[in-house]
Order: sequence, then structure tokens, then C-alpha cells
Amino acid sequence: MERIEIDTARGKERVPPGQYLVGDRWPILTYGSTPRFNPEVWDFAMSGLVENPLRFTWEEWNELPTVEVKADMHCVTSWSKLDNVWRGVSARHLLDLAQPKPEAKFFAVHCDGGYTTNAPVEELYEEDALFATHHNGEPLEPGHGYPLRLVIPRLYAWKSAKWIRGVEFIPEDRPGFWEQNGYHAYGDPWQEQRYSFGF
Ligand SMILES: Nc1nc2c(c(=O)[nH]1)N[C@H]1C(S)=C(S)[C@@H](COP(=O)(O)O)O[C@H]1N2
Ligand SMILES: [Mo]
Repeated sequence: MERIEIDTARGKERVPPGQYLVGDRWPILTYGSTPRFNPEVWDFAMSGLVENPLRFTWEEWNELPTVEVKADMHCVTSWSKLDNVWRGVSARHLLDLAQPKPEAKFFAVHCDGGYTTNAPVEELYEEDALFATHHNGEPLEPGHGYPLRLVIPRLYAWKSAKWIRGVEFIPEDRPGFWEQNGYHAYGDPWQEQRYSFGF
């Protein structure tokens, strides 16, 4: 298994401005309740502007090659958790299979429970972006996204969607749940892109 250790800060201050460290604690931040996982009906889809639309059952998903990524996590509510070791399928690998079309500039994710978020497609080509099933060697706990969550370490953690079921490739940005409720469209922690209007 490939192991990727990336300086999440990419040479900037390791802990972004306005953040504090939670140490070994790992808060659960969920809007709403934790969805139940049913492996019989679970699937994961890559859809929209792609050459090869993909759909995986849970069994098929578990045949995919995995990577381990060590990365930091920054929540917009100001906590940060360093040195998380995530294991899962690299986003880049899935893009190689699905082949987003040139018009696919953004993606929107779909999750059990109805949560959505969005980002530019380039974020999924970053080496440390992955669809994770494990954290620090253990399967994700239900509250942290079991069975599968997206992890985009360089953006605020609301982009790291839990209980993810699909990625849709779209031509223009489409604000997700928190983005519609005042969070920034992009969400770079080092630029403190927390909110899209002045709180
Ligand atoms: N489906 C879903 N994903 C989600 C959320 C959510 O409410 N629903 N919250 C987001 C927010 S605001 C943060 S900070 C992280 C928190 O992940 P954790 O609960 O595993 O710490 O998950 C993100 N992913
Ligand atoms: Mo968050």
C-alpha cells in the first residue's frame, strides 16, 4: 500500500490562524443524525460530466487499491486535529477511472442523510485527497462517517463529507449545505475563508 505524508500546510504555518489543537480528542461535527449503513443497498457513483460513469457496490468498493495519507484536519469552528492517518481509495485513482470531461470544473458530493458540499475538481487531483474507510488503523466510527467519507485535508473539514455516496461533476460551482448557509465557497483555512459574508 502506498503511504503518502503531505505537509497539509504546504510550507505555511502548520496550524492555520485562529485554530486551536484538540490533541487526541476527536470531536464529532454533524448536522443532523448519523445515517445507518446497509451494505446490501449501499453504492457509490461518479456521475455527471465524466467519460465513464462509475458505480460500485460495497463489495466492489473493497476491491479497489488503497493508500494511506497522513494529514491534518481543520474545522471552521476553530478546532484542528493533527497527524490523522487515513486509509482509503485515492481520489486521483477514481478520476483516472471516471475521466472527468474538460467542462467538469467543479464537483458536488451526495451523502446519506442529504448533506452536500462542493469544490473545484482540481482538489480531487491533489495527492492527499481520498475516500477514506479507516482512521488511525481502525474503521471509521459511525459518527465519523462509516463506511466512507471524503477527506480533503487542505480545505476546512466541512468539505470532507461523511457517509458519502457519490460525486457529481458539474460545469459551474453549486453551493452545498453549509455553503448555502453562509460558509465560504472554497474554504482555505490559511486564508481564513470561513464565511462568505461578514460575521
Ligand atoms: N455528511 C456530513 N458530512 C460532514 C458533516 C455533516 O454534518 N454531514 N459535517 C462536516 C463538518 S462541519 C466537519 S468539521 C467534519 C467533521 O468530521 P468529524 O465529525 O469526523 O470530526 O465533517 C464534515 N462532514
Ligand atoms: Mo466543521
